[in-house]
Order: sequence, then structure tokens, then C-alpha cells
Amino acid sequence: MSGAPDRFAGAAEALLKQAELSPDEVAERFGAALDVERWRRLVPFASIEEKVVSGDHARIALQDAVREKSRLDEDGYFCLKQVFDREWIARMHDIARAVRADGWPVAFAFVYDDFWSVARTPSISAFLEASLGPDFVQNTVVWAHWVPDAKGVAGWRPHDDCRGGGDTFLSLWIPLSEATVENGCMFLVPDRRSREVADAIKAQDSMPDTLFRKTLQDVVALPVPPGSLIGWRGDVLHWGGANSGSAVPRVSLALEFRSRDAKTRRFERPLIDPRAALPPFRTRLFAIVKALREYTEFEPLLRRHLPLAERIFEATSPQE
Ligand SMILES: O=C(O)CCC(=O)C(=O)O
Repeated sequence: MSGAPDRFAGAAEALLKQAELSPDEVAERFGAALDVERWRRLVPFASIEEKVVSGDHARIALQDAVREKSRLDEDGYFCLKQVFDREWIARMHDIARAVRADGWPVAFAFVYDDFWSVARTPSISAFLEASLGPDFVQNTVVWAHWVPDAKGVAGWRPHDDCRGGGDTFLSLWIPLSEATVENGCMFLVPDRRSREVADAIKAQDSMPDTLFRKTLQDVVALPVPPGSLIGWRGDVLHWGGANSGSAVPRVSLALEFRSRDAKTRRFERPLIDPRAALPPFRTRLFAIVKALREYTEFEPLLRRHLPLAERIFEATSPQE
């Protein structure tokens, strides 16, 4: 039986390869992806490149901001419940659903203005400034998650987003649906313990039993209603849970921000000034496919779209 796991892995690999878009489908989707008018027709109520979706779409009470900033300083994460307007979140959920129903990975929702407007809301911008300092920037690492309502399906496996990023890095995670323990909400290991785990693994390629048990007990679950805002520093070990029988798909957005003078990795660039105009359509496409190329590691089914992502990546890569 010792060859069985290898055989299954080989069979899974072959099935994924078979599921890849055909050359004709790639050509058709490539044209469609670059066609702004087609995206506008797909979701007629959502704009592209026209304007920041502005207004008072989010609110954070002062005492909540203070409490969660101190949690961020102490434990490397924060959790603010029901920050965004219900209507805005429902609208972004509708956009994500339309994009998915049209056969795109749901992250293509980032072609629309709404998804780049999140950091432009005054209260979110103030919280980011308190966490990263003045003139913070957004990097172009964005993603949208749709964890289907099927038992056993899970969000991303445990990882950190920017090892050594310290106070110059912050991930934001926004649920567009209910995120519960049953449908795969986020889980994390607070900052100090995350670093201990990373150091132990780096030093000996495994985790001592006592540290393993302590870590399990320290795990924090973050079930949150739609429109909440949670986030973590780059060293925090985090993951999406597994669906244990919920009939509600878990839908969410992930974005990343840096301090003004932070040393960024190539993958994070180009950087975006949240005080300037929204990024152009081609930059949005570039951000989406650059992530897609990397994230097959977390979502093997994305491999279906890899040849398409490569073509769009080539066509939209900024000249350096
Ligand atoms: O939503 C998930 O399952 C994972 C999100 C995450 O880990 C991330 O965005 O870094």
C-alpha cells in the first residue's frame, strides 16, 4: 500500500491538468478579461476606474479603535465587528457572486472600483494610519476567497504573510458573508507564539511537543459577521478553517498595507497611494493574475486558470 498516496497525488495532478482551460477558451477569456465594457455589462451597477466608491461607508467607534490597536500591539492582530455598511457589503457580495457565476476566479471582482475603495473610507484610513504611520501605502497583493458550502472544504492552510514585516505590515480581511467556526472563519496564533513556532521550525525543522501543545491552546478563532474588519501583522500564523457542515459559503476579501518607507518585496509592487486616484484597470488585472499565479499553492483548483493568468500577466506587467 505504500505507493497509494503517490498514486492519488499523481491522479489528482492529472485531473487538475485535464481541467485546464483549452487554448480556445484561454484566447476567448483573455479577450474578455481585457474588455472593460464587458466587465461593465457583467455587473451594470458597479463602476470601473470611474470614481472612488466614497461616502461614509464604515464606522469605527473610538473606544473600539483604541482597544483593537492595543490588541494589535500586544498580540499582532485585531478584530472589529460590523464596521462596514450592510448595503455596501451586500453589493460587493453580489459583485463577487456575478464574477464567479461568469466562470472567473472570484478575485476578478477586484476589477471593480468598490474593492479598491476600502482603504479610502475615512475611518479605515485612520485605523491604518494609527497602525502603520502617516502616508501608509497599499501594496497590490489582493485576493477574494469563496469557500464553498461543502463539508470538509477549507480556507487557506496555515501560513504567515510577511515574515519579519514587523510594524510596517498589516493584512486586512473583510468577510462579505457570515464567517463562522462552522463555515471556515479565520484562525490564528497570536504574534509572540507565532514567532516562537517559526523560530523552532527554522532551527530544527519541527516543533517540540510542549510548544505544539501550548500553541494549540493559544489558537484564536475569529468568527465575525459580514462587514467586520480583522487583520494581522506579517509574522502571525493564520489560516482559514474548514466547513464542518454549514450551508453558507464563506466569502471574504484580503488586502495588504505597508508603512511609507517599508522595504517591500517585488511581489508587492507596484504600490498604491490610497490618497491618489484608484489604480488603472490594467494594474488591477495585473494584481489579480500575479496573485493567481502564486496562490495555486493554496488553491490547487486555480490551476485551471493558470494559462490564462500567464497571458494576462504578460500583457499587463508594468515596464520596470
Ligand atoms: O481566507 C482564507 O482562507 C485565508 C486568508 C489568508 O490567509 C490571507 O489572506 O492571508
